[in-house]
Amino acid sequence: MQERMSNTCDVVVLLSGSGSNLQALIDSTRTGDSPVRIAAVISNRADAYGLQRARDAGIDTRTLDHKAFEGREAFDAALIELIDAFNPKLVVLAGFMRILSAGFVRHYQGRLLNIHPSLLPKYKGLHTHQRALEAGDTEHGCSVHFVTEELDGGPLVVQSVIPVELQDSPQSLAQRVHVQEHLIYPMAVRWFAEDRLLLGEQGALLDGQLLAASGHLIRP
Ligand code: NHR
Ligand code: GAR
Repeated sequence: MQERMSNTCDVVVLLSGSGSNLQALIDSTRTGDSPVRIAAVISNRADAYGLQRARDAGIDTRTLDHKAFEGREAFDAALIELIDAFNPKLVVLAGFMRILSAGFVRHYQGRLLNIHPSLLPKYKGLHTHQRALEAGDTEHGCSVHFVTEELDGGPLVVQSVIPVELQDSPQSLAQRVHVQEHLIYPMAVRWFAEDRLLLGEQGALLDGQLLAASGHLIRP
């Protein structure tokens, strides 16, 4: 029992919207043998459905409205204070839509993960599904990465690739990418919780091995 307690990895999840990735994380911790404990969910939007998912699962929630702050630095400082009150080992961005300042990212260096709906380094930023379609890509997907100061540019942990179909719309593509997100994010968080995943000087390490530039690659 003692050992089990010390192996628990407290995670704080930041989100802005629907929180389907949060739901996948919650579901993955219900297996009984999960080392992951979601300590809190924090949103910059009071109406984010992800907050309701958290409440339904009995998880602590907080809202911090970025519009109440004068600039990013002030918002980020307050956000750090809120997060650190839960003393998490890991912070997870799950559809969190605010760019984070260098100071914030440095504070959580090596313990801050993001999921992004593209095969990075392609399509950093927003509207990724539409951009992949417009480019005529035959493959698309999603990526989990450590967050660094470079927006969507941190070392990759895992990517899942899906084929693009001729009749795809941004919506249909997003739907299939979401299925993959819900598989790879809980997997990456679990690796971190088990101390198998860490950020080294050269990039992400899994089981002591430097991962390829794409991270661990999952293909159909
Ligand atoms: N912060 C840093 N420093 N580095 C990253 O890699 C980050 C980050 C913050 C968020 C998620 C990211 C994504 O996966 C993320 C990665 C928001 C925007 C954005 O332009 C861009 C990328 C991501 C998240 N946000 C607008 C802003 O002005 C607001 C848009 C809105 O509110 O709808 O912050 O895609
Ligand atoms: C996900 O597709 C995630 O990859 C993306 O937002 C969606 C959130 O869905 N993240 C970003 O675009 C970050 N800028 P969810 O709220 O249902 O988890």
